[in-house]
Amino acid sequence: MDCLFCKIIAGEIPSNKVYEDEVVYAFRDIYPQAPTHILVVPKAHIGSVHEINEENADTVAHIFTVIPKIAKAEGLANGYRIISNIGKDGCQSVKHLHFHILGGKQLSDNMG
Ligand code: DGP
Repeated sequence: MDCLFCKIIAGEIPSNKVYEDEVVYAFRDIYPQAPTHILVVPKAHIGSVHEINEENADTVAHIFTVIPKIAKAEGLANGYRIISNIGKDGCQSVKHLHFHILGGKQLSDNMG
């Protein structure tokens, strides 16, 4: 499968790693949109939130235990935002499930 994030997880494309365990890989976004901009991805290929189901829900639940650990390690005590873009209307550019962690400044209240 020709997937950019699968290649990053496999180490075929370099990345700035923030966190890794058996299930999850997290790295800094190459085009940061906030002082802290991290992508948290499952190592198993899941296309997007739209492909979450009973079989892979444990992976997603694990991701959401890792996100606050990363946020705490990054010093995002004032808060942050989690975004997952889905499909064309959601402007998803990489078709591998990922959650953006954005923080380190007061974010816009415009989400649309
Ligand atoms: P999205 O638009 O939600 O699919 O987000 C994809 C993100 O991936 C986007 O913010 C830019 C980031 N990105 C794209 N290519 C690379 C890359 O080669 N390395 C890293 N670290 N991030 C990338």
